[in-house]
Amino acid sequence: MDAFRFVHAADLHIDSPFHGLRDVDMRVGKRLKSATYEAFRNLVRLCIDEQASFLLIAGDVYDGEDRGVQAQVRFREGLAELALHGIETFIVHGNHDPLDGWVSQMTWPEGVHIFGPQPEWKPAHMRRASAGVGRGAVIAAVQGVSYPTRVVSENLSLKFTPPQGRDLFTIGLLHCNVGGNTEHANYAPCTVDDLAQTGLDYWALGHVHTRQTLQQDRPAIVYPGNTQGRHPNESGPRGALVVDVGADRLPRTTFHALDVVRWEQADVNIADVSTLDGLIASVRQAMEDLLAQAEGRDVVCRLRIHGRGQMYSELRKPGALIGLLETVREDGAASSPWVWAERITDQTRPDLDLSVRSRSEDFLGAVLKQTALVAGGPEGIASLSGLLAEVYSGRRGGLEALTPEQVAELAEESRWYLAELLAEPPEPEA
Ligand SMILES: [Mn+2]
Repeated sequence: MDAFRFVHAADLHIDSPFHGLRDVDMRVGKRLKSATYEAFRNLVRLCIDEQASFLLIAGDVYDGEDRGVQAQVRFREGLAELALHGIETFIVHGNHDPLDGWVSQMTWPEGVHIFGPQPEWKPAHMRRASAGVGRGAVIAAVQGVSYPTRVVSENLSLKFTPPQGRDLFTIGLLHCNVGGNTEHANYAPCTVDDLAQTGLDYWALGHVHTRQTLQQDRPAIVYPGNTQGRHPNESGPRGALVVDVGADRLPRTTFHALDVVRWEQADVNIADVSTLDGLIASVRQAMEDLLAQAEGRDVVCRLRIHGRGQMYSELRKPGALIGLLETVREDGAASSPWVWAERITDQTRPDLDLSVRSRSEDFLGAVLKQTALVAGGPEGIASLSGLLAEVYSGRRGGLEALTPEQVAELAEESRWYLAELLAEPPEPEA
């Protein structure tokens, strides 16, 4: 078998609107709007630069069922460029872009293969060395299936047929949830065993947005992850896999980052911070560190301030947290590349050791001992839940009912609050 190379991508979500981002700086918003398009441009460039013979896209090309006009046109442009370089593309559609969504009548470039609602086999060819010399030899066979509609609850992998006759490298192209991943809708559910017993060489999967190899070979079962992160939980590098198949028939995957805006999260500890300036500097430093790791990309970050220290009470002054957010946002958004703080959460505690303090024979010690009895066990939490039921019942305009975990969190928060209120200020220096 001749050695060859292909690229495996999935979940491009072109024209993703980045829901849930508020107060976005104009420059940041513009960049986010174009990010999924640019990541796709990077994917096209990767295929050309790496001289891949073909590109596989395992579903969710578009973000919306009603595929935007611009998204479709730019997608076709990219595929046309690949066709010019003799690179074929194999596409299946997933739950975000099923076949029954609004689809323009498009003429696709030569060498673009879009799979229908029943699995079928299509041959893949060696890349042509130069345009206009006809197709290269058949090097692989690709079997794929598209979602006819958004919700597919049947196990599509069972409809795939075993490899036929010729000793070609075989690939299954499928948008599915392997092993009931709870972070994603359970569409086209299947198991590693289902995929393994088909006798194919490589399962090119899509749907789960985090890159993962479920099985190394015979067959390889791989999610490349999405090409561009779209929210804080899709942090870190995003891109596609370059897959080399050698004479030994074993695929070797290499990840290439294609994202243009990176999502990150970072923690800032207040233990050694004693002034507001110091806190701002620490937050800025955390943001700059994220920027440095992103290798020239723009960064959207979510920051968590935590730890015990003097800044606890500073952060509780009205408007302090939002003021901090606005300050570091303005600075970060002005740099190039930029780093934009999407949110800052405050999980700091006062500069007190509750277990030490609860042993003292004073009023605060007594309060801490008593409240520990309530906050420290399931019975205490249950009794607190009962007391709070009137407010947190969801009935008569009340607030949404709380889980025992949330009640425990509130109880712990209250102990720290009491401790801060009742702790004696340090003795003034003589
Ligand atoms: Mn997706």
